Amino acid sequence: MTRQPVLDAAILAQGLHTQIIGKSLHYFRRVESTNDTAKTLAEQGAPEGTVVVASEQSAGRGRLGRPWASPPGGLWLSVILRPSWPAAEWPRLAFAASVAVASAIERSLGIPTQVKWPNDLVLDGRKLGGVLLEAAGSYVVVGIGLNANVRLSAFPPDLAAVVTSLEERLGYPVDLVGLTQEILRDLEHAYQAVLDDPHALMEQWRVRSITLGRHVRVVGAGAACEGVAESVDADGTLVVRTKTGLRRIVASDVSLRESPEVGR
Ligand code: BT5
Repeated sequence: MTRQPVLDAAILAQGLHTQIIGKSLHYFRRVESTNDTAKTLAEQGAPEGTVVVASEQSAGRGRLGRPWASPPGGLWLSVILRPSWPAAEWPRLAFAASVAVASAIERSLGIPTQVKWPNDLVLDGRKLGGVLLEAAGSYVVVGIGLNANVRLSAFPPDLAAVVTSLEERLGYPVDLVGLTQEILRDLEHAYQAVLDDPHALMEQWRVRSITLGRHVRVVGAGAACEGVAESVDADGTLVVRTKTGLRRIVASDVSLRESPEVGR
């Protein structure tokens, strides 16, 4: 089958109806990490909304330096934002980005996509993508990884057992250019919503959440606990009701596992 055209910057710019995000677009066939390239550009003064997109990453990463498999066919992109609001509230952008990707997928492809705290995109119980926020000084880089037109055979076997892709679900490759444009458009709306109506934004996240109301086990440095995921605060912390009371969990430190409700 013919593969989709590459995410060439000129092709992406055509028909991209955004005001800020994607006004400056950089496409690379292969980079180590689009977040790193975006950071370099941000340090050099790249404007807010600059997008870096690559067909392949040789050293894509997730949180806590975890490796992120980035074979060709996926969407690997990073956006430079320069929010005027306090840095303590920047973590909201991870929710904005998750909501943007999920809503764009739903609208474009009719596939209901879920979110898992803090930054996972989930389809049919498997990881479809993720968001990586990296802040420095006056800017934040919002990295988005989405397994779009990637076959499971392109992943290492241990990963293939727990991830999925849009192509895998649909049985055919998606229009990656069109989907990327929709994601950038929704990301711009969600970015605006962080300021204008953060409660509505979090509500959009909550309705897609597979975390809230579930019994979870928090794994990570100094934060291990078990309980029911009760809510997410405005700064992105997860509130877990444990046997000994409420615990506030910061995203950067931990992983979350679903846990059976034994012993409750
Ligand atoms: C994330 O981290 O989910 C954030 C991933 C962000 C990737 C984007 S791609 C563009 C930009 N440039 C970068 O270098 N990064 C961003 P985390 O929650 O830490 O999840 C990492 C874990 O997900 C790994 O330890 C694997 O178990 C799993 N994983 C790795 N590659 C995957 C993939 N392609 N799809 C689904 N799961 C994957």
